[in-house]
Amino acid sequence: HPVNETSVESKTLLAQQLVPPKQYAVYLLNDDFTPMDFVMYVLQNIFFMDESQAFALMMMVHEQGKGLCGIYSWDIATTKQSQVMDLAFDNEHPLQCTVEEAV
Ligand code: TYC
Repeated sequence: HPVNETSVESKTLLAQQLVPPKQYAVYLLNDDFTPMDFVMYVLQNIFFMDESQAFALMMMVHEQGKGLCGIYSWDIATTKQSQVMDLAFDNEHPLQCTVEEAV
């Protein structure tokens, strides 16, 4: 057989390298208790939004119930979720942050 033939196993490995990594959406959920200023702080310091972006998204969550903060790899998405939830817990706010596979 041809000397340069690629094995099934090698083709599988090469094909796997071309599969783009899954991406994950991080959302903030509304509640009746978390102060607006705290949500602004989260969006500016964990999701690196400027003040006008943060305000627009905070008001969207407040009015619609849920808002997309960003799309990341699994590790970055779940780290940001933990940062938000830990900060909210430490400050006794019920703020919830979710991670979903991005479509
Ligand atoms: N609804 C909250 C309030 O009226 C503000 C708020 C906005 C809370 C966004 C959570 O993800 C949130 N104080």
